[in-house]
Amino acid sequence: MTDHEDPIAEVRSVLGEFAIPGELLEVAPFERGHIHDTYVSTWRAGGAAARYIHQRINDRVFGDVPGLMHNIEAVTRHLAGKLGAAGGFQTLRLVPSRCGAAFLVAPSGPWRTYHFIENSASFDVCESEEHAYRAARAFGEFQAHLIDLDLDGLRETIPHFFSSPHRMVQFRDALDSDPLARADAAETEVSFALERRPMVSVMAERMRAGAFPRRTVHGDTKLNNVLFDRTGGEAVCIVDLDTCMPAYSLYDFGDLVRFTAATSAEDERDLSLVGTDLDLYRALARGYLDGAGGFLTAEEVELMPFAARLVTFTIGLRFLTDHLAGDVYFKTTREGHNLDRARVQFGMVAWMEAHERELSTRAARS
Ligand code: ADP
Ligand code: GN1
Ligand code: MG
Repeated sequence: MTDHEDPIAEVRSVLGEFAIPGELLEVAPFERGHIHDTYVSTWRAGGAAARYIHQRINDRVFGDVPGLMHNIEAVTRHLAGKLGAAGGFQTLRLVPSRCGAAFLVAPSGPWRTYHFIENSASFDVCESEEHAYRAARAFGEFQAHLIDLDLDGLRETIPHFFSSPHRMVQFRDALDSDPLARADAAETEVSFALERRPMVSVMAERMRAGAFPRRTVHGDTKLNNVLFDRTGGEAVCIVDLDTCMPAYSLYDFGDLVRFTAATSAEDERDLSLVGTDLDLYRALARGYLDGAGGFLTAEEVELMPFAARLVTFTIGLRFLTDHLAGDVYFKTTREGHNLDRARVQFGMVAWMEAHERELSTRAARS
């Protein structure tokens, strides 16, 4: 068996290239996410055990790996400079390669390593309003810590990543070319998407009109990108910094609602389960405002429910686009996986449209 066929042997061969002291005891896959391959390793050094997270960076998705790692270094350095005064919250810390670089390129692809945040846990499903509140406040505070990071120092590693109008263009292109002739069978979802064309430009227009500026966002505020302390339950670290780039701040709030307040899994096939939990929505709004409220403009606060709908729609559009394009972007584990994901997102959008008043009232009162 070659290293390529045995992923663990492949990871082992890469680990020695990072500046990790001690003796390697164990490596295991850490299955999560749609983009990278993640592993965890355990080492013994000086009588104590230490763990590390290793990721093979998906360079099909991130064509500019040096730019990506430049952004992560800029963000983690900035956070490290702030967090001394900010209590128990900590930043991700990269482990450099033996040559002192932030990542290395092995035959199997580009790799990076982080110190493992011990005594922490991440969750795929939200357990309570308190849980939602803590996650949202952590992402709000994360944005607040980065408010004075120079935007020009960050690179746009995936062009127009946060642009909903751009996602609509990509969708139209996939629909026009329809390489696997999947469009007819997805007619309901395609029509749903096309009918909502007018909403995609709203955030860009409000930003152009000066209602709020671009700021640094996290860009992937899934609940499992917050690590919670196993003892006290507080949020202790925000991970997955790949999409930290300039955008509209409410993208992060929208993505929080899309994932954490969802009443179903992201790829649920039983569409009767799809919706948004209003109590979790309210807890997220409260937490986000407690973390980020200090810098949001009044118009941004008003746009929070709309951002939830827009981001949910836009991610649905990306799943549908990938389904039409032949599942070339998001990892899939079954036939029609991206179409199932798109259906869930669009089901949530329809739910939010039908409950617009409750969402607005609850956000405003929080
Ligand atoms: P993906 O982009 O594939 O979602 P992440 O960077 O989010 O990859 O990592 C996957 C999971 O690994 C996270 O949800 C988190 O549970 C865990 N994780 C990531 N970094 C660390 C870390 N430094 N310490 C502990 N757990 C981590
Ligand atoms: C991807 O890192 P991961 O797998 O959680 C995607 C996000 C989407 C998300 C949808 C770089 O995130 O933009 O919101 O899937 N990341 C990238 O679940 O495209
Ligand atoms: Mg993640």
